[in-house]
Amino acid sequence: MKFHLKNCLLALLVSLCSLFWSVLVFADTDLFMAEGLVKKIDVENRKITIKHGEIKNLEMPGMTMVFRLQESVSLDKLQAGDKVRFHVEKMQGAFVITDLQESP
Ligand SMILES: [Cu+2]
Repeated sequence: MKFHLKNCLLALLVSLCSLFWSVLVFADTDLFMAEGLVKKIDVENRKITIKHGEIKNLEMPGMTMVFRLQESVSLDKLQAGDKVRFHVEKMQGAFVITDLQESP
């Protein structure tokens, strides 16, 4: 009986943790979108050169630089000269674009 109670408490703790985690993830959906101008696209290596404005979530001022593109980000319709809005995350020392949309 004591063992059973321990398992119950553990299960409760796990559920509380996952609940807390999903709240955190949900809060994180309000992602900062940087503005930029596409300079160059390297489809083969999934890299893109963007002249970008301030990236607040990375505390980065405006500059021109190369980003990596996450698998989920499509390159199909993109071309140099396009204005874009995008979200960048720092992953394992690299700047990775996780979301990218053409600016209207
Ligand atoms: Cu930069």
